Amino acid sequence: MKNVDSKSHVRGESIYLDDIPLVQGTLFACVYDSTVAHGKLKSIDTTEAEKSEGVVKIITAKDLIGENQIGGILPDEPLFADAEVHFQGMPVALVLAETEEQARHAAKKIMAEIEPLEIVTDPRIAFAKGDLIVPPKHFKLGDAEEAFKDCEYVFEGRADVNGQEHLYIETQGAYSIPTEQGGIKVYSSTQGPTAVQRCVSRVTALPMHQIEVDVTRLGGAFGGKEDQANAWAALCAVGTQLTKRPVKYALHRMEDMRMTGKRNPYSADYKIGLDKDLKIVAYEVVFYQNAGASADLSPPVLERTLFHCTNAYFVPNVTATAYSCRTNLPPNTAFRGFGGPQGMFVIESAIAHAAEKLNVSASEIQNKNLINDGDKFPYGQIAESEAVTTWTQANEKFDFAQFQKEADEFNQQNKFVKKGVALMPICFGISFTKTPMNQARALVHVYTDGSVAVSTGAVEMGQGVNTKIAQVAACVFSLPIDRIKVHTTNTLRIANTSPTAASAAADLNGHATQIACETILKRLKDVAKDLVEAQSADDVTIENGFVFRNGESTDLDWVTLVNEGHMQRVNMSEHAHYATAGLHFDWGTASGHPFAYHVYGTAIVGATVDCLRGIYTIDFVKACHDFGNSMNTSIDYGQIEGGIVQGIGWMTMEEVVYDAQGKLRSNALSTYKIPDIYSVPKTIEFIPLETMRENLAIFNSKAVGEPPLMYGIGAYFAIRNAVKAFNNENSPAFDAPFTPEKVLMNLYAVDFKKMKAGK
Ligand code: LUZ
Ligand code: MOS
Repeated sequence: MKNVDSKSHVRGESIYLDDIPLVQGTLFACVYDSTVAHGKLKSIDTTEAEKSEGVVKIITAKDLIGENQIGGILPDEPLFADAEVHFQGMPVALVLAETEEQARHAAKKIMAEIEPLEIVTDPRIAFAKGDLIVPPKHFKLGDAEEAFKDCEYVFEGRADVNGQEHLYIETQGAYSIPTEQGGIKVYSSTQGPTAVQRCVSRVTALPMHQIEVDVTRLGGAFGGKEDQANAWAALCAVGTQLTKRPVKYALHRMEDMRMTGKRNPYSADYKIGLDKDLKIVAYEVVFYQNAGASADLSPPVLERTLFHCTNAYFVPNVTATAYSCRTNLPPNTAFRGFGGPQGMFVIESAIAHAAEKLNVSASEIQNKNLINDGDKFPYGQIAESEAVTTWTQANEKFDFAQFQKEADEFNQQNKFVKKGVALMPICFGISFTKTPMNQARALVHVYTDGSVAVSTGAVEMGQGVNTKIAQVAACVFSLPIDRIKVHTTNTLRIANTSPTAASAAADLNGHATQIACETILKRLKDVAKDLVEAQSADDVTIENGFVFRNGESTDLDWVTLVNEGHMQRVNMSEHAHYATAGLHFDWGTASGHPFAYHVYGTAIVGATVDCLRGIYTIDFVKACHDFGNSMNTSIDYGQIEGGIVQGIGWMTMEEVVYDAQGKLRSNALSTYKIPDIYSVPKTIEFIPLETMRENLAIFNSKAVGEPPLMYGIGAYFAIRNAVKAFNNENSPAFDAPFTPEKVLMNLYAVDFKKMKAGK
């Protein structure tokens, strides 16, 4: 089944925030943001800006009626800088003007006097100063310290992994409109309409029921709008509150890149211990997370790093520690994988380190340590594992040994072009790690013409959730898909939503939709029972718009049935609630059962490095992926392809650069390189895992959004293997992304050293 949005997307008819028809009297907003990363805010001078043409109002912290606070997890993030500025890009003032150009022009005339304070951008330095966002988090399984004593091999090292710009095609933005009796309606490009509602309520001091948030769809988000859409909505709403006029703000790309946080960079120290059979016996890891200037979502991101610190492996003795370190960068935030990929990169680095020293293939160590059914994760959950089955099926179909052999032969014949191959198993836990967030609601109406309207808490952002929700309703009612319409995500129709995140939106909201539809269907079957003279409602089925009695067709159709239901005053609307069963987690003991299930997979990644220039191509990604029972293969395959490319971008070319002053240097697409058609893998091929296992997912179809990103980690190690094939004396540091510059330096690192030594 096609994505329900495909036609309107192709015709340019789909509505995004910037396409909403303007209401008369709309004002346009522009932020004046700090040009200093850390300092005391002495004064703000807005006199020139106020005289600028078209300016209606300039707002700063002192004008707020509500609280100057937007921190969702911790109250450490002012909407407007007041006493201090904490990062370059922090909003200081908001200009409202009659046109967008006037607002932007006036913002340039604002001046702020800032007394500089020390700027910290490195998480290890922040840690040394004791500047942590939250107390450290720990996972402990077995006794690693004791186990290291008996290990045949022990290796220690460091791994660094950089951040990533979300680069959603649609930038952040919001549009707020005054409603009667002092209320505000906010259109927002957000993954979390309720988060926006709560945030607007806080800064305006209006109760939540006075605030309506509506979301049609987003042009991408990737986690960047789970929390960080709030600020723009809050700014617009404050503008509306203070002027009684509609206020719109759609960020320009450079504003967005400068002012918003990104994937959290990490620095980590690892220690891995193996026995003589290459079984990993002990693993110790310390993560230093670069949180940026405030908590944002960094604490739960940090937790997910711990949850995935052993990836798809079983390690009996694990000690993992994680520090969330405060720096003077824009607050970092959720990004596809939510800290999990960073944790996985570190254990993959540790395995590659061990393999290099022991002169074996990393795949040998990976293979011997895959987690099995009944093994315990470091957080106490018992695995129902597909790690071995995906590994085996990937290798049966694609034959890793053959690729390795071809690469070895190629490398023997070619001096300045080298190939590398790597395997990347993944294991990703599905559910919000904060158990209460695993709930959702759906509102379903059957109208008297037989058409069906569905609303849920899920936000469409190109991932196809609306299509999947429509499929659920179409399936339960046995109607063609064009009889179902999934409507905007709106806080008046669906309250207290969890953000569309954690790969779980189709699952949670799909389940709620299923329950609502089944409830209505049951009532209609009771109506049909009498109309077709069946003995019980259980004898009635509805298939393809017609009623069947004991499996035999009748001439009662869906529309007639619905009309009869209405005449009999049967309720044909339902609001249903779903909460994932069986989840619990206790940070006191750092154990429990946080995930409904895990998604597994194994990818084989091949790369070719040009050893004169340091540039490379990713030749192929071939994977066996665990979809469960895919509800929509074209959508799910799209998620896999996009995830792989995004993961490769993060690991190989996307380089977020802040200078020592905390200024973003990679602040545009000319200086921040993302994968284009030339840098995507030449082939991406995957097979769905064949398994009959039951899981908790909607229609047994496992979550698909985040997990495939982690296959991209394999590209890092494929390139590293190619670099080593050129120069086996060098051991490239584990420092992602592996940009062409770094590749080149590593290809010749040994020669550089000799040159320096005068040899
Ligand atoms: N967001 C969140 C997430 O709030 N909690 C999570 O566990 C999560 N996991 C993945 C992506 N977003
Ligand atoms: Mo996300 S990282 O699932 O918002």
